[in-house]
Amino acid sequence: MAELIQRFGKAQSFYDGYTRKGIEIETTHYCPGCGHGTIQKLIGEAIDDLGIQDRTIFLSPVGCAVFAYYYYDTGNIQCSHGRAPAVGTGVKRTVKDAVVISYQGDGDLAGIGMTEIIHAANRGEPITVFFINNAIYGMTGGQMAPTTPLGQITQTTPFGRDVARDGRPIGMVELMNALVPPVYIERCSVATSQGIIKTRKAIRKALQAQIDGIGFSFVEILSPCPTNWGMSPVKARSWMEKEMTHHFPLGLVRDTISSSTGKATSIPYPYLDDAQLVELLTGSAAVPLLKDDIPQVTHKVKIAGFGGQGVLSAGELLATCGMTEALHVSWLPSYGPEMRGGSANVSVILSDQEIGSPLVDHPEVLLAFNGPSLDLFEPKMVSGATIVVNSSIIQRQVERTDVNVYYIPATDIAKNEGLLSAANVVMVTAYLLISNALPLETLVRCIPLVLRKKSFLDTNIAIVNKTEAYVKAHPMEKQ
Ligand SMILES: Cc1ncc(C[n+]2csc(CCOP(=O)(O)OP(=O)(O)O)c2C)c(N)n1
Ligand code: SF4
Repeated sequence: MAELIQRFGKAQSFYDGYTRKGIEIETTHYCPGCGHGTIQKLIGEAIDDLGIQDRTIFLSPVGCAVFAYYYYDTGNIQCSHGRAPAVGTGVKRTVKDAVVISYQGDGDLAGIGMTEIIHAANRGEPITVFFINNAIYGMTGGQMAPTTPLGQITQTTPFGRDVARDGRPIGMVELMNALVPPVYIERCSVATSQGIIKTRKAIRKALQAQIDGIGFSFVEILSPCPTNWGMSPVKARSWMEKEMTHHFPLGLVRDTISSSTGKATSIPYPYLDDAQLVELLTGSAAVPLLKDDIPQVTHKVKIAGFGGQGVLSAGELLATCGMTEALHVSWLPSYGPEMRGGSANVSVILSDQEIGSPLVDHPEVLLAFNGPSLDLFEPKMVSGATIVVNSSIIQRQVERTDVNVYYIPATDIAKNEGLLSAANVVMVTAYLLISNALPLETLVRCIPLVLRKKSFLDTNIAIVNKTEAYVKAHPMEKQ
């Protein structure tokens, strides 16, 4: 009995219960007869048997499978509608050993996400895509999808899909087959037991291809949506066999896995070690890093002002300094559509640890270029934070008493050197000096990499020196 449970029971890679509603229940949220549950069980078992639970990053789509992260005890990312292949590209390129599963419905993949899937496939990203084709938008109540067969009645095609008005259903497998890089393309169905066994094999094959580092694989799985088709689970399955497979013929379309040469992926990934990265970025062999002298901590920095003040490039400068010192860095800009004149801010993290998220909700450091930025971020700073205030523009004092504040007339210092736009250099220089986060030599080395205009190089360096003189003459008063 125990053996049977182990064999047919819940996969190890599933959580014990479904806690979405606050209580642990054992059933899924899927409707009776829905194909998502069957397919996800097959994927869970494959994850177990291939021993990849710790390496799997499951990309949940927008659609009925949105809650996959409540089921799989693996890495999980809930992606914006249709964007999973783009997210998967990022994950795969940064986490070398990850096994990335992009699980997408037909609305998600063939509708709003058509661009992402085509380009990921065309780049040959070595990820695995499971395309769940239930011929309808399930989650939103049964609107026509790109894969809805001709004549099918949906919420938005009450008289059936019409070729003149709605176009033909899109065969994603056939579309994938028009591209060169995919190594494995197959269409399966979970309408019958035999189909489920074939789907099980296809899922494993596609995952194995990724484990072996071979290339992009795509498995389309025809799946019932009894609820929105207005059929019983049994009728839905027989409709699939009769109707759906007529429009979407099952079978293997491409398998070049075995003829692919070993580990070679179709794109050479820039998996560089720290020293190589520095060389790539600075254009010179990694000059001995000053890392030993640098306090090994995480700095969560917010740089904020209005567009045109060089806020984003201040962040780039700081991030480049961090990279040059072989720290982990992230740079996340945020600005309105107007760019110049609108508000702009950038979140920068420098850390000796890998960075989980580039968001900086509660900054430890704020470089405030203008008043509205100080108003916005002062209340959000952590206690003990450091705020560098551009006192040329910001007229008020910082109100918080639990933060360290340094006032510097950044715009005036830059203006006096004849380069008004270099207030950002002043602010970054001041921050590095008062925090000892990174050596000034690193900043000087990075300025030409970020502020590329050669004619301003000498002025920018002069501004660094002027700022250093100012900070020495006006040391920071500890609170
Ligand atoms: C950007 C965006 N547009 C629209 C929606 C609304 N929406 C939620 S699910 C869905 C369709 C999902 O259909 P499908 O991908 O076929 O998955 P299924 O629900 O059938 O499994 C839509 C349009 C959304 N959440 N986000
Ligand atoms: S609406 Fe359709 S796709 Fe969504 S859970 Fe129900 S049966 Fe499955």
